[in-house]
Amino acid sequence: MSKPERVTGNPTGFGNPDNFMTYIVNQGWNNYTTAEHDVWRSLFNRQREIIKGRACREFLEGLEALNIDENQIPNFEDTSKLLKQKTGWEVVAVEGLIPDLPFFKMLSERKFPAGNFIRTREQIDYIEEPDIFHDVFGHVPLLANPIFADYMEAYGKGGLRALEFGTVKNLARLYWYTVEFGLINTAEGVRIFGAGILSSPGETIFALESPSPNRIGFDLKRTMQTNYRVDDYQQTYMVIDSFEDLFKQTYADFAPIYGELKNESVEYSPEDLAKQDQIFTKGTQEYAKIKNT
Ligand code: HBI
Ligand code: FE
Repeated sequence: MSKPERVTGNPTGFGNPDNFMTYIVNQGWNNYTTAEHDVWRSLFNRQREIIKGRACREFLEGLEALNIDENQIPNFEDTSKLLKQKTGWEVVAVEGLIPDLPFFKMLSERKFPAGNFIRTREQIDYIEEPDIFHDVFGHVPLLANPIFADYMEAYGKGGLRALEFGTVKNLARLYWYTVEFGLINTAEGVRIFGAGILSSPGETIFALESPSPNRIGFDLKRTMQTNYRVDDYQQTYMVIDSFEDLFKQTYADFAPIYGELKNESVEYSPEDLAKQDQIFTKGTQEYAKIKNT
């Protein structure tokens, strides 16, 4: 049997950058095949075990509270109903990566764009584009947390201003090192909150337990000065104190910081340590060194 075409029902034409709504498509939930639901179940069950004792409490609470189904691909309508009651966020379907402007606009209106497709069994350990497992399992649980929910909206609004300032590169680093690959210091020890880590079994273990990467205290300006790698495990992870502190550090107007970044023009490589860094782990970088030889 061939895979049915996804019904996207997009009346206004895909991808008009002036109207972010045109990037939103129907999830097409009825079109998922048994094989696709099976991939979801495999990913979910494997990851649920690995994140025990590694994901932060707020993430685990969100996963529970949103009733995210282990057996089949979640229907965004059901997830959004619960999420809206908690924090006013909803999950909307997109076909993949979308441009920065509509992405930021959606976040600023508490709409989280999630890919409506799932990786194949061959791609189970690695996929480049954010699929439904990365987006829903990785990102959505924390949107049920009121403080993180505010942070994500503020990030979207900050993104719209960054487009005007020409500083999207700096702001994208903030997203990368927090929303995607962030760690958090808790009374029980360092835990994970980044979606890029929590949707990857290999990186969930690497990020907390490998001696290879640096782990340093989160600092807004330092983060905005730090390049990142998209093709492999991170060489440095930033550790926040709490979601309250992250929100406080990022709620301010970034205009003065953008000015400083421009004047100083300091850039760090992904593996660099700086004098002022609060070091949790000074990484050996052995993993990256072996990979690069
Ligand atoms: N689109 N669907 C989707 N998901 C993302 O995470 C995403 C995007 N477009 C742009 C983008 N992320 C980033 O480049 C911004 O954070 C800067
Ligand atoms: Fe992501």
